[in-house]
Amino acid sequence: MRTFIALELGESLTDALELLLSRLSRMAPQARWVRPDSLHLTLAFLGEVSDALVPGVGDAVGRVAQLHPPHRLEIGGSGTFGPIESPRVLWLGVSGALDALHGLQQGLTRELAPLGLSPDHPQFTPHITLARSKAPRGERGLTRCADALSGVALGELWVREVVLFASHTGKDGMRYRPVVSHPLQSGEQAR
Ligand code: 2AM
Repeated sequence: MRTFIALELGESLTDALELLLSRLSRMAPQARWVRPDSLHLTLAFLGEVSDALVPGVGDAVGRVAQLHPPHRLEIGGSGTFGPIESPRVLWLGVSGALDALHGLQQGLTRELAPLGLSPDHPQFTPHITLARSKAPRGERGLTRCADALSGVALGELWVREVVLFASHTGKDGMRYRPVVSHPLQSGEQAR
């Protein structure tokens, strides 16, 4: 099963993004845009995990979640991966309680290591991918989109739970299915 651990964006952010994406996508119609209800913030991409290991991964996510308190992020601004004039990926930025977010991400990395899983990215750059270039050489329109998004504040994201997702390729692009979600530390546990 192809898996990753991520945060969901919630209804109000998703609604705000739906409107924004419908406008932005006209500036780069050739790109592959993420469906609004599939947008997420990836904490760890695990890749292929055997079915037998999935419950253990879910439990590990739960143990880490319990140790980290809820925190508030702000979503806005933009960035790109790949050459600036022809990016491969357009993403939305994340600010706010980044220390708490990094702590959560590092906790997951530590807890997953004994299971033989190490996230496929040496450095964690929090972001929410909006669109990817279909062309290997990148997509010029994504630079225009990044410019249009700079300085745009979309609202807050309260991090209250962590989700283990499975992904598969559907007829109309990637589809993500929550396998299990775990709440972060509650007030009771914090005492
Ligand atoms: P992205 O947002 O940077 O594209 C599900 O596929 C999620 O896992 C995506 O959000 C994607 O991050 C991330 N992902 C997919 N393949 C990856 C890889 N090889 N390394 C790191 N992250 C990956």
